[in-house]
Amino acid sequence: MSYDLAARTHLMGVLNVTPDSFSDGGRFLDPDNAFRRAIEMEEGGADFIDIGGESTKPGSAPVTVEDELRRVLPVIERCSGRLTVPISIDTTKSEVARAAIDAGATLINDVSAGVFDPAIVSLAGRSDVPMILMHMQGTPATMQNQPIYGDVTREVAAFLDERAKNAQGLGVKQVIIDPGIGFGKSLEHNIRLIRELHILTTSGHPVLVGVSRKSFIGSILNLPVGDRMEGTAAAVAACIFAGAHIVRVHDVREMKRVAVMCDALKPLHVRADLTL
Ligand code: HH2
Repeated sequence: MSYDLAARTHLMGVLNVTPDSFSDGGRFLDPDNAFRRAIEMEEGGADFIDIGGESTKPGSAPVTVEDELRRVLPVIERCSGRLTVPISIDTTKSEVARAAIDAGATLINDVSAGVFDPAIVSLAGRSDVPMILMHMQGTPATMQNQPIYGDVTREVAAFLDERAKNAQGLGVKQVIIDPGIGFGKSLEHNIRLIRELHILTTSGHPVLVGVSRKSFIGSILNLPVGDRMEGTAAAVAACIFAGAHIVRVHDVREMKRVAVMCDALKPLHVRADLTL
């Protein structure tokens, strides 16, 4: 299966069922609270709900398969059949992705692009589920130590191209690529990737970008994580004007308005350049 992402910018609402996520950790550990949040995001204009049970913030500790399943499955089970929008599973583990698909998820969001657990890619192919492949340098535990690139955008694009070809070879019909803002990148790397995002958006795959509340916004504005709404809005607008197809955000209602405005004002040459 494939999602039609061409006509307008799509929003992915973030739902972290974790104690330690950098901006919403601990808020949605109770499955009923998480379900209510999913409904709220759907009503606010989310096109996908991305459910994750493992924080990937810099320095975070890995979670076992059992713990991750204990967190996400009750939420997916509550959402499945009650949400009208697709459920995405944010995991790097094939066992978690398999159980999530059995429970109703229809999109896999893998921040390691199939590097941590290659079986997740063949699972996506066999299950006929689209996959988001994200670039990361290193692992969450170490990635911000000292990220190094020659030309960050070219290297990220080459990595994603190789991972996309691998996934297509394993039967994944729709591959969505993601530069992985904040994943093994300095402030300068993040800025370069957003300024040069057109290199990814004209590569033939739909592009998802996750800028929401991230630390590069905090660095530019000198503001804490709870005060990054306007910075997020500006970064979302920059990504949409560069041709992003999906933006992954916490503040769905607000960013939906930003996306609708940006879609209305998007230069025609950006529209024309997009190859999907
Ligand atoms: N960012 C985060 C998590 N998953 N997935 C994709 N495809 N792209 C991203 O940029 C991305 C992602 C980190 O944000 P968040 O989920 O809010 O935090 P945490 O990893 O601490 O749970």
